[in-house]
Amino acid sequence: MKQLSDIGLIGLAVMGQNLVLNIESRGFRVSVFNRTSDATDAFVAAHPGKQLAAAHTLADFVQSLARPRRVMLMVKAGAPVDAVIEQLLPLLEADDIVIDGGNSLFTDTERRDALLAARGLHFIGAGVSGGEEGARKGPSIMPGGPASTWQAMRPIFESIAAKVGNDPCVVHIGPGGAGHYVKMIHNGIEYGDMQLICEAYSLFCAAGMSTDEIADVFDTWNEGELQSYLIQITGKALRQRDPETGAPVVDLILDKAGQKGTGQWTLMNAADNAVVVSTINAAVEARVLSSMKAMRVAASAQLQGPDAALKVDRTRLIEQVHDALYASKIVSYAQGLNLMRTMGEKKGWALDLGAIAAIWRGGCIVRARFLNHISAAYRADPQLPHLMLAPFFKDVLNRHQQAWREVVALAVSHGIPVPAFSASLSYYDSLRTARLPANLLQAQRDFFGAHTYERVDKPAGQWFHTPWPEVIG
Ligand code: NBP
Repeated sequence: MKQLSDIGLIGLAVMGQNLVLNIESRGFRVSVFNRTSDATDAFVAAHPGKQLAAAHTLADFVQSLARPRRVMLMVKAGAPVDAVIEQLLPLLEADDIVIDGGNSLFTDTERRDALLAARGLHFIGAGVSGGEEGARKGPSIMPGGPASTWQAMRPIFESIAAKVGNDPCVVHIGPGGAGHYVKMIHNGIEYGDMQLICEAYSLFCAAGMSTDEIADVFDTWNEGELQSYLIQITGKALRQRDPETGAPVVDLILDKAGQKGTGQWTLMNAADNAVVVSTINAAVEARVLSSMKAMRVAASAQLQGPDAALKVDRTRLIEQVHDALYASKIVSYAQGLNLMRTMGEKKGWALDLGAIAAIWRGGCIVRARFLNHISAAYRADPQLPHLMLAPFFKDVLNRHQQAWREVVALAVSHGIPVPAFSASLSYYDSLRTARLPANLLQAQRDFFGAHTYERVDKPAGQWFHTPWPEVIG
């Protein structure tokens, strides 16, 4: 009798191929299917001796799986996921499990979850982070869906996930779209981290440092409290030389950033929930502005500003930018965690923020030493109202805030854009300002719209209106 596979994977592009090799290397037999069969054949032929079963039709693919079947999708997010599910539905049987490992929008995952549940099938929307390398060597996995379905997938997920010590970087995130939601926030935070690093680089460039000198700084930072995958690859990227010209590759790369949408999704969700994610917002907008290259080139000859060259002590600048980066990063994560908490409460997902921070410590793009401190902060106080008020982070912010504002002031006075540093600092200053000018804002609202206001000298919940003078014309 033909040997049945433990799991099947549909979608043999870069992520799917690497995930299959990872799963197979842990002792599982994997059936594979790709819409374009040539890719299936080429993949299996390139990996002889592996426990792989190629299928050229979805019917054969489904029949090759042990029951309950576990079918993982790694196809392009959006309509392709629906198309594949539509084709799978008549082929699957009760209790079979479909796992979508792509970057799907969490609301799509909720819709698909309901569709499959109505057919007696189970659905897991699993965020898979870490790109190609993570998929092959061990990603951070954020699965959402029913707890019982998680248990059925747990052995495979735990064996393929990245490990930090003995801890696999996977945990059941919550029901429905919770997994893809958390992956979306992860990506938003990744946008923030990347932009903050780019702003540090920009300041060092303005100080006249060479790419190798800047790479040295990132390498040094990677030994300390800023240790992270993104800091590490930044150092390596800066050192890379172009074989054709001998120039640093980064100097040859056009300054137009791309994006695939998960950052924007995070912003839309933050707006829906009235949660401030200003660092992520600045990061997304920085990419948008970067893409307006022709407009920026034209404006650079027409709009005036100060001389951007920084004539400062470099050692001091490096120390100050370090502190600004660390403090801004804390704000960015605090904002992302606030959004997750708000959404988790609204949806009844019971998100364990400490556990989520813990599974981001390995296998994903935002992996960083300081996630240990986030995890510890939520373990010490699961009801922590704000990460910036946790003892460890409060201390870092208090120690770094002066250098941070000096960096932002330096950048502003030299006309160097630092949108994420400054957005983070403004958030910090707003949060620590007991009385904001919103009193005047309330007066304006009451003036033109009779929206009423509360008073500082009366109990909360009592609303007042002032008969403001009439304005003519
Ligand atoms: P892509 O996102 O580029 O998708 C390509 C795959 O989707 C191919 O296998 C393609 O089949 C298949 N596909 C498409 Br397109 N339309 C289809 C349809 N209508 N029916 C069936 N299959 C269809 O691949 P990827 O970069 O490996 O990413 C896979 C997922 O993982 C995405 O959701 C992505 O956002 C996510 N992700 C990617 C990364 C990364 O670093 N690349 C990281 C983390 C997550 P074909 O060969 O026949 O065209």
